[in-house]
Amino acid sequence: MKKEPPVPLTRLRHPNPFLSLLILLGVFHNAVIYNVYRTTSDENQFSAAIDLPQERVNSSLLSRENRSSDVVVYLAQFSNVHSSYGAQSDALSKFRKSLDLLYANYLNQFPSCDVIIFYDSSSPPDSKIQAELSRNRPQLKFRELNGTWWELPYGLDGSRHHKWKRPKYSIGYRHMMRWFAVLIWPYLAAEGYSYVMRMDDDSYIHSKIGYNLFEFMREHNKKYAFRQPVRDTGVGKGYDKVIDDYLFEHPDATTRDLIHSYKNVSRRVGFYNNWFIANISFFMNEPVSSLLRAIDESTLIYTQRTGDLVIHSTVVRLFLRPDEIQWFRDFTYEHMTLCRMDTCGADSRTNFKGCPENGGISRGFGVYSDEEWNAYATKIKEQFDPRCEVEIDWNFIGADDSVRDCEVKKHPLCWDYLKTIPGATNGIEKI
Ligand SMILES: Nc1nc2c(ncn2[C@@H]2O[C@H](COP(=O)(O)OP(=O)(O)O)[C@@H](O)[C@H]2O)c(=O)[nH]1
Ligand SMILES: [Mg+2]
Repeated sequence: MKKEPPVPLTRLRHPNPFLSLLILLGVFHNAVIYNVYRTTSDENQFSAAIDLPQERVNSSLLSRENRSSDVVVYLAQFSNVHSSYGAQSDALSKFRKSLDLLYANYLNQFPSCDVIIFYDSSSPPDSKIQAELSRNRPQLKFRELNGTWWELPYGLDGSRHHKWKRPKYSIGYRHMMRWFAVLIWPYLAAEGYSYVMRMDDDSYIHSKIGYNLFEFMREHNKKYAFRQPVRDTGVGKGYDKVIDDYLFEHPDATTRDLIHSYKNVSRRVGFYNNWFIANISFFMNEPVSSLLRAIDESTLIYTQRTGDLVIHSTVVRLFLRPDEIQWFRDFTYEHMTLCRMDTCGADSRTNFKGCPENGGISRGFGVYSDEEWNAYATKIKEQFDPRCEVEIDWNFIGADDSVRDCEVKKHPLCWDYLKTIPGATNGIEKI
């Protein structure tokens, strides 16, 4: 495939009239374009350059009627070595399965959105793989992330990676977190998209979705949707201070109720964002954009491994009322990370190589009778070593982790917040 080099920042410092027009149209369309800031050794000031993706320049906002305003994105690795977890003999088959299920259970019925598969230059898909995955999928495109979208910001020194918190997580993994937390919004806004759905190569939609999710979001004025809740305590040292300082300096950024809910109903509750749908302009506009900038400038994403999960959860909880959020529970969804080491977690008898380490499969409400669910979940359980701790609950099968705590056990630290979100009960869940 033809490689698409990024537009160099230097060119943007002397923009040509065509680019200026595109930027102006973008500003008009999105109200505020979130700038990708970049420090250089000779500049104390942040430059307000926007590093536009090449295709944006080649295509044109003027032909918007031919393009969807919605997009499904993957960030994938086409290599049998995961950048953080090591050897994975099944990388492509995992990804194939995820795409096949996405098309079979959703996109074949609702094809009116684009699908972009992002990758980085260390593990690109060759043309054979691209051709195979794109067969009969006209809306699917591949895109390399490079330049501003995939590099260490703010003068961070990659050779100090071993000193950063949880060094097992590679620099690529940290770029991935920054991409989903901070950079994806200006990139997709510049492309003219309004809603984005994320899928990971280990995200599986296991049952049919009978309506257009993007239309649902629009019609119900939803800004963010998730499928599985979670409690993530690994926010990193200094994260709470960044948030509290921001709230102190921006006293009008949000309501007292939302601050109270965030600070007093457990800050750690949030969204397992390997699947989400988001309204891009919510993330592009104030107050979200300036909080994202503060988080980005703190460099905690790199030095403390502050995850995109935590960052999404914070901004959504702080700046959206519960009625602007949706908890989709009507399709069966899997995101399960398996233990890849000799032992994982506290109990080596029940958690070793191949056992579920975190996440699991959430039952789609209305998809099965209890008997059908039990039969389905039992089949899943039988795929694991019988010694693995894989409990079957009425709405979940998977690891004994905080997704289970929130979905099944309804731990008050989760549920006091989650029960306020539309979709939480759906007429089936018993509060
Ligand atoms: N291109 C690229 N993708 C990555 C990298 N690290 C993770 N990803 C992708 O980002 C997504 C989330 O990563 P994953 O390892 O599943 O995260 P986890 O489940 O939260 O631990 C997956 O689709 C990965 O393939 C990387 O270094 N490069
Ligand atoms: Mg994953």
